[in-house]
Amino acid sequence: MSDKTQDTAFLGHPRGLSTLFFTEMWERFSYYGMRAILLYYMYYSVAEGGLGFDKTTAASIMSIYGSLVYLSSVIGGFVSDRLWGSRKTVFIGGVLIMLGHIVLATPFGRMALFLSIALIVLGTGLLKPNVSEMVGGLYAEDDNRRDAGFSIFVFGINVGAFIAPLTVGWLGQKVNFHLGFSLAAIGMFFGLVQYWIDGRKYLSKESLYPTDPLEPEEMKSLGKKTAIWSILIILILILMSLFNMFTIMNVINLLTILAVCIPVYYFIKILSSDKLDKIERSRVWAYIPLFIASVLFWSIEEQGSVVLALFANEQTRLTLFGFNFPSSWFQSMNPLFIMLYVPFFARLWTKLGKKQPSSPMKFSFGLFFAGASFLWMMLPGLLFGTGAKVSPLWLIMSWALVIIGEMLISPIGLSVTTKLAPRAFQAQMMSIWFLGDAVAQAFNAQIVRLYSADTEVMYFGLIGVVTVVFGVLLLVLTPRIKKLMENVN
Ligand code: LEU
Repeated sequence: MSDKTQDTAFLGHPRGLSTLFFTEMWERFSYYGMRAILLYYMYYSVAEGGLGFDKTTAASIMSIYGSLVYLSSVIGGFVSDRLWGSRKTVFIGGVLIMLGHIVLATPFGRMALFLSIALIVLGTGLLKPNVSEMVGGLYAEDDNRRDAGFSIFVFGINVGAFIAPLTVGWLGQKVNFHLGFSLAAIGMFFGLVQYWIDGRKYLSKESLYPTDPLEPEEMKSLGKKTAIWSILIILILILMSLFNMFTIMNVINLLTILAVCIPVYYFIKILSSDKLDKIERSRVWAYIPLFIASVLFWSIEEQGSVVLALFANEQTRLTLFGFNFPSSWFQSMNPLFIMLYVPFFARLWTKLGKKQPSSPMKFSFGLFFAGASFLWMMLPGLLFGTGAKVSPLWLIMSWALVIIGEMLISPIGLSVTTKLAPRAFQAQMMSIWFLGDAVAQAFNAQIVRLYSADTEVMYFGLIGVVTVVFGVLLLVLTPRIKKLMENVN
């Protein structure tokens, strides 16, 4: 028996899982706490302690920011595999994230906002994919505790995401935005201290080294490429300002194009590689409709912190049983429902065993629930008009629906991605899965601009219908996709 198999110090799992659990819990605490108040901070007037952006710009920034956070995981994977090893990469990522929140805690307005976004995008890109990767590394190849280990880890994500809006949200909205951001920074600080002290004891020595270090030759070529890209970006920015086109919206548009191009590039690269055999190629083709479905799903799911957050603040009564609460508290609904549903779905899949639906079918049901959550949100506007303030239960029910969809797409997607990935592109396919969320939010950065109280019924209706229609299409295509999957379920 290897050391790894004998270690059962944390809920029957290796002690290192506790280290990674709390690191990720605090990181997600800081991220989702910050996001629960950021939208309001951006569009509240200066007199109210905000930055005075218009709502449309603020919503669009929220989405492109979310997109970049997952897009940058591509950099994190590279840095860890080829330069620093995962242990150091995660630590540096955490430090950048903490600095990002500290910057927002200062009263330096819009400049601080953009600097903070840059720090947190880069920091999360370094931290998030590598913490997950280290969870996998805690187990020997044949250890069947691995899936359960990931479930515990995901629970940690949601504990952090649940507590954050309640605390950071309350402090930020009821007392002062900057204090809220300070609490996010403190959360990341706890995570780092814990990671530093425990990591030295409980994480493997291998995580200190890159798995595939860059050769000096490659280092040179990397330096050259970085220089060329940097010059290109600076040139584009100079050109934009020469033609008076250097506006927030234009930068967002450019980033949207980038976020869509990156996965397209990856798919073309993988499909045209001669490292794939016939079966592997067929499986990648089968993956494409699932990827598109995931984009539609994440588009709705991620609008929870943008469009639903606007609805929460502007059109919802913020009292329940006589208790007054800040609008940011709604952001706790998503992780709350995840924690409530996970045990139920785990039991369901075990009970159904071999009789459970195939992955494409689960994805299609997932889209139905996501679509339904938006169609449901047409009702308050239709019933009471868009000027009225409605019960918080409308929004809560919408989350209850979309998170059923999340149960059918997020864990299933992770596992089907590993199963459909060609041998030569395992890690890159995993990045592609996260890029699904990045593409979704880049797309959101464009569409959330169309949302307002005047358009909301049409907005929810149209997106809901498109998603359900795609769900039906996926259901119809399921037999074909299954065939392309070549015996993967
Ligand atoms: N809620 C998830 C997280 O924060 C989103 C991810 C799977 C794109 O980790």
